[in-house]
Amino acid sequence: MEYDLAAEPEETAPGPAGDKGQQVADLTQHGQQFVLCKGGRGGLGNRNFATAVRQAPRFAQPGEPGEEGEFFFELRIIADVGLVGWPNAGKSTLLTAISRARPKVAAYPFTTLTPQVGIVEYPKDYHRLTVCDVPGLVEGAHRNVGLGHAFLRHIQRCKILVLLLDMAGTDGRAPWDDYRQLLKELELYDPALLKRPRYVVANKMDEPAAEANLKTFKRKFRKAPVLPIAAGFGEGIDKFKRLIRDAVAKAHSASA
Ligand SMILES: Nc1nc2c(ncn2[C@@H]2O[C@H](COP(=O)(O)OP(=O)(O)OP(=O)(O)O)[C@@H](O)[C@H]2O)c(=O)[nH]1
Ligand SMILES: [Mg+2]
Repeated sequence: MEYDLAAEPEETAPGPAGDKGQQVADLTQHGQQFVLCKGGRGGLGNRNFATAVRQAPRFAQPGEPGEEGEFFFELRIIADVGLVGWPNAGKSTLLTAISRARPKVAAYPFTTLTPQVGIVEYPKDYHRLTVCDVPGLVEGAHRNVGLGHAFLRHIQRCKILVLLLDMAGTDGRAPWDDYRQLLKELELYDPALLKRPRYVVANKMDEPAAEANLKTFKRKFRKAPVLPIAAGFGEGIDKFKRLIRDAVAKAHSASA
């Protein structure tokens, strides 16, 4: 690798719990409950003190105040696959190609402003997977640059990550720089994200520059297998669907 993943971040990364304090509970199962603040002991109304000779007591026992606190609630989308990539890499185009989700697609960065979930269907055996398209990552996302945290927390629940690269470099950036930066942002946000199974997918392979870039990319990152696709033209989509299905199954059996 050409850069040091362990390098010190420029600023202290707030991390998954943010700078808001400690995580007190994590609800991941349907029906799971957690008592955040206990209510106070209840009081007794005056009828509890009524006797035959004192039928209307003028006193009662007040209740005690319950616990109080300030807490942040965070919603994290649960999906099997998290699609991460630089703005304009084609994440939403890919989600449109594999599912019936219709996120906005456009040739400007930050088209997607909120995470979108699509359901990928495998008609032969009715299998289904959920894929989450999150807004584009940029350098400094872990520090909340761009849309930063607004989405990084969502991919923490995904079983596998797909790093989608614009292999044609249409925005004038080199795909290998994008790749390094993505890994760096993930690591700076939460190092555990780098332990998640991840797959590299090269998009926009229909563009003239893509083939040569892919060769260079493979030379630079020999260990990262890459799936070439052209999401905008439906090319490589079946292979991609197979890839994520096998990868999620593998991640399942590894965690079982
Ligand atoms: N040539 C080519 N263009 C593509 C392909 N896939 C997507 N695009 C174009 O790339 C641009 C960005 O696509 P989006 O799907 O909106 O990209 P995104 O990654 O979701 O972008 P953000 O939501 O801004 O992060 C659009 O103009 C797409 O038409 C492809 O396979 N080939
Ligand atoms: Mg998008």
